[in-house]
Amino acid sequence: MLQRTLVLLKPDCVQRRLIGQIISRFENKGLNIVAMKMLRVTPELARQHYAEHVDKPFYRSLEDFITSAPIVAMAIEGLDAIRVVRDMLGATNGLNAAAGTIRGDYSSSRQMNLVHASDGPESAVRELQLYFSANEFCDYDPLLTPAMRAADEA
Ligand code: 3AN
Repeated sequence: MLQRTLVLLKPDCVQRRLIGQIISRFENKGLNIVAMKMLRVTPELARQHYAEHVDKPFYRSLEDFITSAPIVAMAIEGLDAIRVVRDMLGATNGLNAAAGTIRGDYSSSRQMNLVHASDGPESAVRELQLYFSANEFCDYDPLLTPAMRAADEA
């Protein structure tokens, strides 16, 4: 099923100048970027994004981190994109993430794990609305699709 998911390149990704390398992994996989911008997460946006964690003891540290430098937000589209992108990220803690995943290859931390991606269809809808308005999505026909999968795989 064709899906859209929210991907955030977090402050550590921006500070470590890994934006290009991480975006390339999604492009190389055949996923389509359909919206993208750089922004600074405000404390209010952090509380909305991490609503499930707001009351947890680690929340202050999480908010300080996610607001510490700009992030890059993207809407990424593709077949089963929500699961496919989560699989590409690997486990939350970089120390546990499998080699070959983004976190497994680039992160040794639970907090500084470089990338966020929506964990299911409901959170994808909620999170995409948090970061993008409807007119920021750029629909286009990806010309390479016929070179990347058979027509009956759609
Ligand atoms: P994921 O980004 O893989 O969906 P979440 O949503 O469980 O992971 O966690 C988001 C962030 O919250 C983590 N990157 C980390 O900074 C923080 N976090 C989650 N669980 C813990 C924990 N048990 N202790 C400290 N920080 C945590």
